[in-house]
Amino acid sequence: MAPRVHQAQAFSFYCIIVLSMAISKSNGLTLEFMELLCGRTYTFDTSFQMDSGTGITYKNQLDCSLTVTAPSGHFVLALITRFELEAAFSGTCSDYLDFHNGTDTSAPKLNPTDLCGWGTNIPSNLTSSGQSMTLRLVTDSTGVYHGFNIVFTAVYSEPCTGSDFACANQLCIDPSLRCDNYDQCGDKSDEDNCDSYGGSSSINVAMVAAVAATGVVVLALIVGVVVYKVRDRSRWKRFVNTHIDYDDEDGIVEPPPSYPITHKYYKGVRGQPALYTSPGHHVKVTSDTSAGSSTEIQMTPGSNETV
Ligand SMILES: *[C@@H]1O[C@H](CO)[C@@H](O)[C@H](O)[C@H]1NC(C)=O
Ligand SMILES: *[C@@H]1O[C@H](CO)[C@@H](O)[C@H](O)[C@H]1NC(C)=O
Ligand SMILES: [Ca+2]
Repeated sequence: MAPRVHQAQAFSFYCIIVLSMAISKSNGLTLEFMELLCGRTYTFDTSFQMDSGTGITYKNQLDCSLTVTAPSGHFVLALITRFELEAAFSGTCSDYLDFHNGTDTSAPKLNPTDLCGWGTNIPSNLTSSGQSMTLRLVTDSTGVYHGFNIVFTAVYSEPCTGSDFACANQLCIDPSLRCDNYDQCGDKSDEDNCDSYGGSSSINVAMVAAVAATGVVVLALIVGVVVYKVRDRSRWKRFVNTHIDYDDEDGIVEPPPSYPITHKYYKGVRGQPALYTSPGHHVKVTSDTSAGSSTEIQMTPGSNETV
């Protein structure tokens, strides 16, 4: 009995964990801030997003470099989702961002001219040739704007291996990036055919089925435990209420039967059992410690007679 109840509890607990994991998974992409990562190499596995800074605007007088490195066999796709730096003045940027094709700022630039201002002169994406790309953000002493947000993704070209997702544009990305509400392919194909809960349609059907099956199993366990308990109790009641004819017509007083009992028949505090007794009967409990832990109950008609 007790093990079954514990199993049901453990199972429910497990279900809650799985559910909360499924929910937290849709909580979005890791967000970093370039201002806080200056001079660093940031390695990542699948994808992350980065804002220029933690404030509403970026800071003045920055010269901040950051190398972003994908796992080997991948290259870095940087998708610019928001961009606003101080506009160029007579053809020269005063605040600007550059992307370099390698592990430091000495690598050739991926953008032919410094990026500043906003609008159509800003490319939607930049791609490194190798595992790493290095960003450099330079700002002067006046004029701060909202800055940028960039989604970085580790990608490689088809054919895709394992369960990696094949984008419509022949790039491969980690399957966890599908339907996470962020475009990581660059053509939004990883966000196609997703439901409003942020799951791909097929994954969500499987999840609903799993949750439903889990519910049925938990319910069946609970019903099973309750039925078992009720049946047990009624069996015990029937047993103690049955009239026992010790002195039947043959005149021979037969010894009262002995019945095995366990602690589950006790009502009341453990160690101080209060037994259910049928009216007119005394109950004597004997513990046979020499033969292990077996406990016996013997019932006698109302008298002082003991066995
Ligand atoms: C980046 O560097 C690689 C060599 O490491 C080169 O083949 C590739 O053309 C470069 N890409 C750009 C856009 O400069
Ligand atoms: C990157 O931008 C270019 C030019 O807008 C576009 O042709 C290309 O499809 C884009 N690539 C990705 C992976 O988004
Ligand atoms: Ca995505």
